[in-house]
Amino acid sequence: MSRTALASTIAIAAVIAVTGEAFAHAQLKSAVPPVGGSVTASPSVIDLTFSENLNFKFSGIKVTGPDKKAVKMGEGMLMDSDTTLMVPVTGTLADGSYKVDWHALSADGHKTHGSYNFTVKSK
Ligand SMILES: [Cu+2]
Repeated sequence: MSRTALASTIAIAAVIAVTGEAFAHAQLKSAVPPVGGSVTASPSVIDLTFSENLNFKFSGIKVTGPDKKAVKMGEGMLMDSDTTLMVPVTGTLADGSYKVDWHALSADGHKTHGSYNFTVKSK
């Protein structure tokens, strides 16, 4: 192996080592209502799908409405081999922008958190 080839092999291995660690945590892959998207009716549930299995006890969401008040949510549950967190929406969401703050503990013991917005626009 030439010196250049060896150097690039080491560089690639280093990148894999760094990103491999990051990918091992539970990252939000998709959501319903969609991240940054809008829905035409009040959703009955909020579904967050992660890249890893979650520990239910230490994972959850908080939803804040356009009035800056916390939205009342029901008891959540894990689905799809524990990668999807489904939380029922107790009431009807009025039109406006909602913020979802999520936190997750993946099965490997790593914590992650994040937030995103979606909009309810029925008219
Ligand atoms: Cu991890």
